[in-house]
Formats: sequence, structure tokens, C-alpha cells
Amino acid sequence: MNQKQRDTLSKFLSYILRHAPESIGLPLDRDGWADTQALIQGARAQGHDFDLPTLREVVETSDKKRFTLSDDGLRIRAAQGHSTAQVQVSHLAKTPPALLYHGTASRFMASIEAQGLIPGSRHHVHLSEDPQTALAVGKRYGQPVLLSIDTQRMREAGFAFYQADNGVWLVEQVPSIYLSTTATASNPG
Ligand code: HQG
Repeated sequence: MNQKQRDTLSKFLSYILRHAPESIGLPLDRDGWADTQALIQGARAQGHDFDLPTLREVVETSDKKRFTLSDDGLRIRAAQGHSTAQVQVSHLAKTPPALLYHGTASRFMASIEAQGLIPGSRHHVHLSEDPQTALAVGKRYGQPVLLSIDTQRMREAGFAFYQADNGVWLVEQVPSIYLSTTATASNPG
């Protein structure tokens, strides 16, 4: 399988395991797990033909470790990014580094200053330990803006942080008082 084929399958898996499992009749449990054979069969019925070794290859080569396979290969889930109401992953609350980052686009900033960061259609706001990763996420939507989040003050105010299998940090929302704009090469502050 070449990189382009892996990307196509990865996008399909993100769609199914985060957003629309019902589109192939696939049940997910509350923690997001699907039966791998049911996934393979449901996908095949919709014209997406792959086997377990191929699935394993996509999981292992995913740049953001988007998916987790159980050790026995029987179950698979998306690490984070869900919007489907079938899933409510019980992530463990964990103490994050003092600063986390969120990348967004300049056109969203007026709204973010007014409302803070809100999850949109997903279940959480996604934060990164790494400013470069956050900036790359922001670039998907336009002129990128890097925001840093004062997690210590948020924790003092009672906000819980969670970490997904792949290291992405999750929080329900970030009120704007905890946000600051960080200067970058493309955004000199
Ligand atoms: C913005 C990628 C207006 C927010 C990454 C973002 C991530 C607001 C967009 C994962 C707002 C939501 C998620 C407000 C937030 N007003 N806009 N009040 N609050 N926004 O895609 O964080 O490649 O749902 O800044 O690694 O961009 O898909 O979230 O621009 O972990 O595996 O609303 O996607 O992973 O967009 O990205 P998204 P995101 P994958």
C-alpha cells in the first residue's frame, strides 16, 4: 500500500470511527471501540476493501497515531476527535504541562475572544503540547494563529484536562481569560 492509499483509508477510518459509524452499520461502545472484523465487513459492503494487516499498517504509520488497535487486534478505536453521540470516552483526568497550545485561524479570533474556545461538533477542545503541531492544525483553516493556554490557572479554577491515547490534550472549553496569542513567524504578534 502506498502513502496515498494509506491516507485515503485513514480518512475513511476517521470518518467512520469518529463521526458516522452508522453509515456502515457499525456499533461502537461508549469508549469508542469497534469490532475490527465488523469494521472490515461493513466497509467492504460500501466498496472499501482492506484486511487486518492493512488496517494494522495504517494504524502503525499514522503520523498523529489517530487510531488504537487492541493488543489482540480484535478491536479498534479513534484516539480522539469524536463527534458521534454513541461515544463518550471515559478519559482519565491528568495534570497537563503548565502551557498547552491551540492552533486556529485569524478569521475565528473575534469569535474566540468573545466566547473562548468551544468544541464545535467534536466532544472536546483539542490542545497540543507542541506549538508546531498546533500551528499546523490552525493552517488547515486559514492564516494560522497560535494560542497558548494557561492550564495551571484553569486547573485552579476547577477545569479538568484529559489526555487521549495519542497524546492530544482534551478540555471541555477554554474561556478567553486563559488564552494568549503567541507570536510566530507568520504572525509577529
Ligand atoms: C475553532 C486534527 C470560532 C477552533 C488535530 C478550530 C486536532 C472557534 C475549529 C483535531 C471557537 C474547530 C481537531 C469559537 C474554537 N469561535 N471558532 N468560539 N472555538 N474554534 O477541526 O482543534 O488531523 O473541530 O480553533 O490534530 O482544529 O483530524 O478542531 O479551528 O487534534 O486527526 O473551531 O484535528 O487531527 O475545528 O482540530 P476542529 P481542531 P486530525
